[in-house]
Amino acid sequence: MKAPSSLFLKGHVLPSSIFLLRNSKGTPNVKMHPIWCLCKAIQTNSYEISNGSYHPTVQQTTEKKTMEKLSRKVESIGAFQKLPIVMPSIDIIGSALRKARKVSPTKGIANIAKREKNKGAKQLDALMKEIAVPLRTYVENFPNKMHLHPYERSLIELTLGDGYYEMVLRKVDSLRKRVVSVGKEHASLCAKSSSKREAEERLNEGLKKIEEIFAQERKVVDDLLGIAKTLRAMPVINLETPTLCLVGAPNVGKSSLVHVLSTGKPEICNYPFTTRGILMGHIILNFQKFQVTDTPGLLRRHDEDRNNLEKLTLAVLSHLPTAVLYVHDLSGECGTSPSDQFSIYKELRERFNGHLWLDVVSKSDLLKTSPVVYATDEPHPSQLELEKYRKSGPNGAINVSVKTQGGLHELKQRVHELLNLQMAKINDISNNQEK
Ligand SMILES: Nc1nc2c(ncn2[C@@H]2O[C@H](COP(=O)(O)OP(=O)(O)OP(=O)(O)O)[C@@H](O)[C@H]2O)c(=O)[nH]1
Ligand SMILES: [Mg+2]
Repeated sequence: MKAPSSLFLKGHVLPSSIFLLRNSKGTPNVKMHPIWCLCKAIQTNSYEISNGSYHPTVQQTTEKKTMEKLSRKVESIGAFQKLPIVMPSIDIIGSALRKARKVSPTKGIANIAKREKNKGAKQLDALMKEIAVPLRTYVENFPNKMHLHPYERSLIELTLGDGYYEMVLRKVDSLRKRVVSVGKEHASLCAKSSSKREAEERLNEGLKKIEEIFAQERKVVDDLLGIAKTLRAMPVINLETPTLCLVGAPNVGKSSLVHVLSTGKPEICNYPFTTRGILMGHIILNFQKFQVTDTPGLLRRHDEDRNNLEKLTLAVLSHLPTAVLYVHDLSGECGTSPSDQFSIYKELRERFNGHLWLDVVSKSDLLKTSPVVYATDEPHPSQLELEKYRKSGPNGAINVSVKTQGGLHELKQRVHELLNLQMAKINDISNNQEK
């Protein structure tokens, strides 16, 4: 199971609509800012102490819980924006201790010892609840991964590491249970004290014990806070807005094209895997707004050998209804030979044949000046097809150059046409769903 320390956001330059696995120098960049908890619908059991023992006053029946679980439907995209705000663990304990210490004994108890043990039990109860309630809120309100849209489920698995999300939530819940059990035990002991002094001692012991238990495990709460920040920063995609997805081998010029086509401002560098996550931008054409996603490059290899960056690209193509702008670099600049690019292309074209598609040959400024010979190219069964691909890319591909601006006007027109077709496709699907 992979720890997610390397998976946080790069904190500068890039807009919030980008999420990254690691910055381009390979170093994680983590900044934690305290965030206050805004718990809207806190659900918890409450307890009363009488005769030195604990009595729950509100019981959530198993039946009610099952009904709640059943009524949770499969989420549409956007669940990450609804995640509860997690308080840093240091703030949870600080605020819980402050509030607990302010709790006074029930009015009207004249006997000093009774008053002291009543106060002690109430303070311990308050400390336990002030910790347990936010933890319960997190556990209940972070969505079950299985109820998420498959795209968001893939994002969780690929950015956080498989199983990490569930593991952190499980640990937060077990911390809550430990705090509740120790809190109840000590409040009960305190309520049974036989003198004022004993009640004071038991209160102090109880407070210390709860604090200790929380301190041992509190890192999981901060891990959850990190998860929430990472997920919330992921690009929001609207499934009803036509989306263009740029795909191709690494370093072929995808991000450069996103830059000229849209509001997206991706990083552009002359090395593979510069783009380390999904970036969202927008194109406004004839007063219509469209979405554009930049994706990490794909290499020629089997799925089981792909890295998580490549898997993100496949997740977009598998789970989102995007039109594809496939970028081919036949100049020899990108580092993936045309024959390898051809293999990747053919495989993807076949695999995602339901997508609207447009091919573009990039870096056309280099094509005139540097005909490329690849000593490493393997002989290909259909040499003719490959030779044709090497010369001009797939049938109907547009030649463009970001450097000379050549072909960009035609590209923009063709992209507009493609996105209008995508819009018609989306409308068809939603009309059919309404019938
Ligand atoms: N000469 C020339 N260079 C280009 C052109 N388009 C992009 N480049 C260069 O190609 C390199 C890679 O460009 P990117 O846009 O980062 O390529 P990418 O496909 O997004 O790369 P990854 O994110 O690593 O997959 C950069 O050095 C660009 O400046 C072009 O039209 N002509
Ligand atoms: Mg890129």
